Amino acid sequence: MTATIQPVGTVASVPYAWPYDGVIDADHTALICIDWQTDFCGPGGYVDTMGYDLNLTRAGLGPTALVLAAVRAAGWLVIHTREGHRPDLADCPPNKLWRSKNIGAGIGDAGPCGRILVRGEPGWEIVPEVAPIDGELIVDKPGKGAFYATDLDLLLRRNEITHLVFTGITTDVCVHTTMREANDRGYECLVLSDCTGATDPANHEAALKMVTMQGGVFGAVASSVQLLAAMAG
Ligand code: C5J
Repeated sequence: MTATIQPVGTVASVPYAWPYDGVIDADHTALICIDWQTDFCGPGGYVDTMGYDLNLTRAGLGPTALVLAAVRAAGWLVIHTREGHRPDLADCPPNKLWRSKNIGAGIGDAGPCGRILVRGEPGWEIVPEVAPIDGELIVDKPGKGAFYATDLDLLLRRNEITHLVFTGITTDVCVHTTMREANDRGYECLVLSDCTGATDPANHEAALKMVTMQGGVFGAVASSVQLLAAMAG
């Protein structure tokens, strides 16, 4: 992928310099950190129990911590999400529950990090490297997309946010679903390629490529370095 020419204050992203409508505006841009939970990137969590390589889902932690520091200093709104279910699993669709048990990592089952994907359990917590700080918003979601069955859209509109930058895991599941939902709602979206990760490297690459098709069908893709360069002016 080749970056386009970068006007000052925009990100050298593909397939166009982001955002489409001018320069980065800290008052109307939020950083969305998707599901940086032990269940998805920590030892003994859901992804580990399924047998995937944690190096893949942990790869984005370092770059994301740098981006968090920069956007906090710049005064952006930061929103963290967590995937998880009520302890009685009343909000867990039966097919999701069945599939998790079928692969040997049953939602609600006891594991080294407590009950898998259950709210309040150690595995459901956001890992320390990118943990929320006071004043940042946290959205708990039962599904893959962060708009479904949550107040995320209300929080964004209440804060006059029109532009979203995404980090988190996994690229092809919760990040992609949320970015697609945001794009349909009219938010101008950017995903940071090195601040995401998937349980399959090919899926990670494919998910990023999908964003860039059709002139940026879901938005644009950049690295954290490209975002930080644009923020530095
Ligand atoms: C998954 C997620 N992969 N956070 N959840 O089940 O992407």
